Amino acid sequence: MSLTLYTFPTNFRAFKALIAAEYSGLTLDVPKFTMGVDNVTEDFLKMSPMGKVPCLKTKDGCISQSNAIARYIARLRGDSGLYGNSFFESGQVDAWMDFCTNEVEVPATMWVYPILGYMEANGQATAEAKKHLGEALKAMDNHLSLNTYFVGERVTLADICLFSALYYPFKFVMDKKFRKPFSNVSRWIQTCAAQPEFQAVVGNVFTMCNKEIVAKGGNGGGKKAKKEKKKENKPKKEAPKKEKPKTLKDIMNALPKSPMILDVWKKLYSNTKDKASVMQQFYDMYDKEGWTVYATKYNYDDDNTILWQTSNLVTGFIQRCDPLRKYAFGTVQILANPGTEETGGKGNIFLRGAYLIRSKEGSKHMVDNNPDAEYWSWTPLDLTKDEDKKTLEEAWFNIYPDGKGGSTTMADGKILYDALEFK
Ligand SMILES: N[C@@H](CCC(=O)N[C@@H](CS)C(=O)NCC(=O)O)C(=O)O
Repeated sequence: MSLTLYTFPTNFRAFKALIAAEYSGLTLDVPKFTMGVDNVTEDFLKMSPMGKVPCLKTKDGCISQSNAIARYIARLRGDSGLYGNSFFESGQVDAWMDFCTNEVEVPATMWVYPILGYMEANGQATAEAKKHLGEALKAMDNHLSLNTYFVGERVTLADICLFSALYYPFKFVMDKKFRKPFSNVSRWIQTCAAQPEFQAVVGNVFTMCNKEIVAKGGNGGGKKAKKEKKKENKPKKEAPKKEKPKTLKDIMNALPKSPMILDVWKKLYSNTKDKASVMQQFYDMYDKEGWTVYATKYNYDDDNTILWQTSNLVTGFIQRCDPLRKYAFGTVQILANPGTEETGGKGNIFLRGAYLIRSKEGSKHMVDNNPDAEYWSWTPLDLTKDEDKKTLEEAWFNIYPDGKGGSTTMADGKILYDALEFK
């Protein structure tokens, strides 16, 4: 099937179609396209009358509007589940897609476009955009406090569209302070960014903004914008009474009792030399209602060039897991990729691990209590699946095929350090 997507390559709206195509197993041709040249030709205006991109050319004609294109691609492979698995789920997907267009894309573009040079900087407009986007993120965060994804148990168009719309804000403007109240959204976007179908489109390094980039001539909606706000002389709203925040201990104590005792597992693991031999016992005792196992990866492996520095980084990360000591167990491995011909033999060091954490929101507790955890992605593992079990076993047990050492079963690297344990 021939499908051509007209867009400039960095267009976040085109990400929607491209990621959906990855999930659907479809290839989209994306020809070179220059805005201001190719989108104003007579031929292009016949396909997309407003001269806007993305626009998809199919054998039957053209489809414009990024959400419509994404839906079309999802429907071409209905079994991908991208558009939900029932009429009701499709309705929910639609609801989040409309939410994305109206509540997320509008303020996100108002905030980001000035720094990309697509729009004049305006402090007041940026301040409004931040406020509006914050409200949308709050709604998303509430939903994600009980759900891994937006609809059902797996990625749908809802996740794909919201990820695409938030990709640049997370990268360029939403610094740690702004993100802080939305830790579930941060966790979710990292989960999406860790999926191969997303990585095929946006690359495998998802870096979250350290310092907000401010557009030239704007002030990031800071002091000046605040002053302008003051002038409006609005009647003061009564400040809502603050509830005392719950501690991790409160949250954990409120959970239904779990039949799995963490200490039993920790002792078994620590006291057994042949770690692989106790794996079955772990599966037998694992209580998936009360605990979650995550595969974790460091998001900035490209920065890991010096072994001792990387080792310090991992040690620091593990120390900062301390608040979760009673509620989690895990390991991190420091691995090396020797490099290929393509990279001119230049290798890099990379970090992988697996963590067992109390509750179904384990990664949220990790991110809330360990300031380093947001630099790692947290992907829940389904231990009924062989591939997920393999991921866990590779992380927890340094398994050598010959039983002696040497080459390992790790597909993409060799183990430099045995698993560094967090017990
Ligand atoms: N609602 C449309 C918006 C499309 C849109 O605004 N595209 C921008 C690029 S991201 C564009 O083509 N702008 C060119 C112009 O306005 O002339 C969609 O989701 O596809």
